[in-house]
Order: sequence, then C-alpha cells, then structure tokens
Amino acid sequence: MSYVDEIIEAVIAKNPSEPEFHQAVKEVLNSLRPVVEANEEKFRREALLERLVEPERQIKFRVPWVNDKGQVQVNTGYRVQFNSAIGPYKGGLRLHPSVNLGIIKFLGFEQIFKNSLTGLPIGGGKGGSDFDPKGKSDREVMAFCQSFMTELCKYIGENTDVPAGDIGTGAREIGYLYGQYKRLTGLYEGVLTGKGLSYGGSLARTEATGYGLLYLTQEMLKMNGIDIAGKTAAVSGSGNVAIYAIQKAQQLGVKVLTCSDSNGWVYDPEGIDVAALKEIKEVKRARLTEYKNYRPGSEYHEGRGVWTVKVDLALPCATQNELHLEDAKALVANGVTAVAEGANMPTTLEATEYLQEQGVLFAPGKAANAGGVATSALEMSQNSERLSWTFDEVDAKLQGIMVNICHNMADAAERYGFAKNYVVGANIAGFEKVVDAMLAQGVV
Ligand code: NDP
Ligand code: 2IT
Repeated sequence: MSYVDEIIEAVIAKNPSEPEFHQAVKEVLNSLRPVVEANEEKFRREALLERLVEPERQIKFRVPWVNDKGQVQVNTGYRVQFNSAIGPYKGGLRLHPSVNLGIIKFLGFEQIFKNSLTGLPIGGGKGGSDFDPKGKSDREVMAFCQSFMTELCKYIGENTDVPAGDIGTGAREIGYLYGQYKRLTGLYEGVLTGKGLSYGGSLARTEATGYGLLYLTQEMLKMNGIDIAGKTAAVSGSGNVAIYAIQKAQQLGVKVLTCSDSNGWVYDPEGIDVAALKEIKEVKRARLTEYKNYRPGSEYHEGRGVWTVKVDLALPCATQNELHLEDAKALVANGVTAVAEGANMPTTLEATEYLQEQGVLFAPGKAANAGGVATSALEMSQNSERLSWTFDEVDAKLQGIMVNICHNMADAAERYGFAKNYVVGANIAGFEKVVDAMLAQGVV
C-alpha cells in the first residue's frame, strides 16, 4: 500500500468518530501524492506524514457559566495546537453547537497549510466550544467568554498561540475574551486578533476574509483570460465572510443575487443590499426573514437553495459541506464558471471532483479564504511594533498576498503536471514550506 493510503487508513482507525477530520486529511494527502512519492524513503524514515496528522497538543476543558435565570450551564472548550513548525499556532475560535473535537481538528489541519500559503510566519491551530451565542444576552455571552478564557489563558500568548474569530466569534466575543485575558495575566499583548480598533485591532481585519476571497477570485479569473466585472454570483451565508465578500464583489462590478443563513435564503434580482444585510446581521443580530422588509422585490425561501440560481460565480461562505454533488450539478447545468470557497471545506469531496472534471475553475478555501488569517498576522505585526497602519496600507498588503497565493497555487499545480488543479496546487504549495521547516527542526 502507498504511504499516503497507509496514513489515511491509520487516521480513520485512530480517530473513528471524526468524519470531517478524515475528509480534510484525505483531500490534503491525496493532493500530496506526487511530492510524497518523489521523497518516499526520506518521508517514511522521518515519519513525516504521521507527525503531520497528529496534533502537537489538544486541550479540552470544562466551561461552566451562569445564565440570566441563575442556572449553571456547562459547555466544552477546545484548543488544538496542530503544528508550530513555521510560527506560533494561529487560528480562530468557533462557537457553534455542532463543535466537537473532530471539527476543530479538521479546521486546525486546514489552517496549517492555509497559514503557510500566506507566506507569513504562523503555525496552525483552532479552537472553540459547543456554546451557541445565538439568542443569548450580552451578559450571558460575556459570562461564557470569561469562563472560557479563564482556562484557555494558560495555553496561549502572543508568541505561542494567537486565537481569533470564526463562526459565532465576532468583535463582541473577542472583546470579552481579550478583557479577561488581560485581567488574568496582566499582559496587554497581541494575544488575540480581530480586536476592536480602540484596543489594538487592525483596520481591514473585519473585511479581510471576504475581500481576500474576491481578490483571489479576480486573479484566478484573470489568469484564465476572464474579466470579473459584469459577472453574477451566488453567495451562501450572511456572516462576516459573506457580508464583505458581497461588498467587494459589488465594488468589482459583480452582481450578487443570493445570501443565506441556517434557516433559509434570499434571492434579490437587483443584487443584495449590503447596508440592509449589515443592519440585520451586525446590528440587530436578526434572521434573514427580515430582508424582505428592506427589499420588497426580493424573495425569501426556507431551507437550502442558493446553488439552484443561474450564476457565473459560486462563493460558499457559510460552513463545511454545504455544497453537495447535486448542487454542483445544478451549478454546472446553469453554466457556472468558477467556485471559490470563502468558508472552510464548504464543498464535499464528490462535488469538488465533479466541478473540476467539468472544467469549472475551483479555488479551495485554504487559498481563497486565507485573507482573514493573513490580515490577522498583519495585526500581530502592528501589535509587535506598537503602531497601526492605515486601511489602505493593510488592504494593499492583503491584495498582494492574495495575488501571490493565486500564482503560487497555480505554479505548484503546473510544476507537478496538474495544471489548473488549484486544490493540488494549494496543498502542495502550503505543504512545501511546512515540510522544509519540520525536517530542519529534527524529531520534535
Ligand atoms: P459567522 O458566524 O459570521 O457567519 C456564519 C454564517 O454561516 C451565518 O450566516 C450562519 O447562519 C451560516 N451557518 C453557520 N453554520 C451553518 C450551518 N451549520 N448551516 C447553515 N448555515 C450555517 O462566521 P464567518 O462568516 O466568520 O465564517 C463563515 C465560514 O468562513 C466558516 O467556515 C469559517 O470557518 C470560515 N472562515 C472565516 C474566517 C473569518 O475571518 N471569520 C476566515 C476564514 C474562513 P446562522 O446565522 O443561521 O447560523
Ligand atoms: O479559518 C480561518 O482562517 C479563520 N477563522 C481566521 C483565523 C485567524 O487567526 O484570523
């Protein structure tokens, strides 16, 4: 059996109840076959793949807090410090009832290669909890965040592990987490990114993931002789990534026809109204059913459906495995040109393969959504030098990073004979730097 297949089998046997982690490992390792085959003897002797799929450290802890009725609640907290070969662990904190160890491991594993692709010195990590911020009061969210940080603060620091936002963790949560870290440790340091602008945050971090997604999509289309202006797009999700993806798409002359949340989706033939979306989601923390009040010409549908709309570009920006094979077939039947992942692993393996077979340009999340973590690393730089850069400076750096990632993934794919297979290209390009650092640092 090949080394890659052995490792995939071992990961499944050792972590039987973690399907998302299996999926992420399969996608990455299958892409790495040409590199692994070319270096098989050395990699086997060094147990390189065994080390790559085993987190350096996994922390799991109890998070007790008191709700507004005086009832004690208990959640589970996680931080998986996956790989620190190229820098301190870096990655978000997800707060969603679906969170379990396997989800955090899949996200942490992806983060290793994504962070490497940014070209910045950040290792891979991820954390979170099964706490659901939805429907909770600000005081309840603060109580949870303070309890969560009371344990997490023992394991993080500006030079060791720097968490940030992800699903359910936005500016409010980062503020409460930062306050508690500072109170417990006495350190005013860049231990979290996505901070508010008044206490060390970076301009353009809020926008960075969505903006970066569009910068990469624009460049990928350009490399293939296509102008992004005048295209139509379907976006899923209506959170941080989706909102700023829609905003940048519109700035680039793309008409975005859809967005969604976990209950339903909106079709707006005039193009999504970003100001309305921001008010509904960022200010009122309400549901998308409200969108119709702002835009009477739009439609709201319960359930799934954004991928049934005829568009040139599909930008999944909600969550993992939200674009299935049948969705890919519907997109292709409607003549889709490109799919670029704003979320982490939103496209199933079968759907990805189908899209690629059909000649659809496909940008994987670890390249396409790397603008968020890249700008987090820029926030770390600003914190270290105790300066703040202007919006335009950060945005220009973000653009440069996304254009670079796009060319690096395309070049790596071509070098190994997989031209235009950006999944293979992104995985190889991300892996090369990590592997070099791991081998240089010996058996650790
Ligand atoms: P938010 O919490 O701001 O928004 C998440 C959006 O996705 C909401 O509209 C939410 O709907 C929807 N959603 C979440 N879970 C589900 C689900 N199980 N089924 C259907 N819809 C769901 O998160 P972000 O925008 O920050 O994150 C979105 C994706 O992007 C995630 O995959 C995240 O890992 C990834 N990402 C985020 C980065 C960042 O900087 N924030 C960086 C790189 C990647 P509802 O409100 O109904 O729950
Ligand atoms: O998935 C991701 O890259 C993020 N949620 C952002 C991580 C970060 O450290 O900014």
